[in-house]
Amino acid sequence: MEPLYVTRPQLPLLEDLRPMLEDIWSSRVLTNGGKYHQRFEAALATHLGVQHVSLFANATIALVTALQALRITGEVITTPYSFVATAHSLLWNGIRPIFVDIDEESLNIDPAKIEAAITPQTTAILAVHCYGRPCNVEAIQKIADTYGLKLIYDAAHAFGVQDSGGSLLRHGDLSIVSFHATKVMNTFEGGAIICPDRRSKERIDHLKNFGFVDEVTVVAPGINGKMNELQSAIGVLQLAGIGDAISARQRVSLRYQEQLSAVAGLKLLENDPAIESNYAYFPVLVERDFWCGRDELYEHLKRFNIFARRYFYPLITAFPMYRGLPSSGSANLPVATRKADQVLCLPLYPELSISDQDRVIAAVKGGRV
Ligand code: T4K
Repeated sequence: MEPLYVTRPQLPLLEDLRPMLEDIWSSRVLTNGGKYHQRFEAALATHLGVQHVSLFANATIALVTALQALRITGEVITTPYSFVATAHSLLWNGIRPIFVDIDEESLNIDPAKIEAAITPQTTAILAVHCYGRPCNVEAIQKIADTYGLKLIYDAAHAFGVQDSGGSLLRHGDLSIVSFHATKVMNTFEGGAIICPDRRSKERIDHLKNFGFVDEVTVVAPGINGKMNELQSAIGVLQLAGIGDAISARQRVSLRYQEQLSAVAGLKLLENDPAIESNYAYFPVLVERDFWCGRDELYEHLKRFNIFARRYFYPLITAFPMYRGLPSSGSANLPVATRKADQVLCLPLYPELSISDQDRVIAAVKGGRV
């Protein structure tokens, strides 16, 4: 039985990549804002319908840089229910994370709990569109405006998601998307910051290139966060196929919904009809009346060579560098604590065949496959 992983990266055709590789080889321009970097940035801005995009080597460096660009210090309010890079980006900037519980339905930071966590040291909110499902952007923006806080979205999962006004990535002061191999849109490793205006893009472009403005001028202690020409060329090709990839994900996702929505003890997340989803993940929540516990299901699937993932367990607040913070206690985070013990993300990727998906569905239902 072939192993089935939680995701498999979509790849461009090798014959489409070859002319670009030949071009890069003959030009010898390998990085530092070359032709493919420029082309990919422009294509992304057009595709997303946003003004400015700055490419990065990965989303983690982009998050670290976004916090630098907005000069965030002190305390930042964030979610414990995410990949650990979200909170790590704060520690890399010497910022103290303040964890706030998540909403029962969306699994995103609960706006109703943010205000109580604001102190005189709070400078920003770092929210995550978990699984590509939108945060309550209006409510969070209102709080940010009321208290004069910056608002950054870790939109690592949210490439291609649209709400009624356009790309979800336009919200907040800055949004960061990931192009890691496991993401809806991948450049092997990669990421980007969506910037609202030319000035912020310029500052971010300087920060990701050591702070250089020109050969002799360094305006900030920047980092090296640049995306290279090879990744950018792959990005140009991947972008051309992204519509088909998301449609294929939608088919897989709908089949899971049809086949699993009536299974006792298995809760699926609700889909908001106003949102154009990217079908990035298929999380299920294992409740008390399911035929087994979440970890048993995870092990059961493994016996059939199916490698589902417990995104996001353990919670970020369980890791040693966060555990001691006052906001990390489970009494402060009852919903996140419960959800992290229930969640399992099933295999979901464009090339998942119906027969392989049926293997997953049968195994989830407790049958042999
Ligand atoms: N913010 C959020 C909310 C994030 O979720 C992430 C990343 C970030 C920020 C930071 O973005 P980046 O700096 O990475 O751009 C994976 C990814 O490594 C990570 O990017 C992602 N979130 C996270 C949710 O998932 P792991 O530890 O689960 O990866 P791994 O290697 O176990 O891969 C999962 C499965 O995918 C494997 O079992 C097989 C398959 N796979 C993986 C890779 C790397 C492939 O088939 N091919 C591959 O090349 O973290």
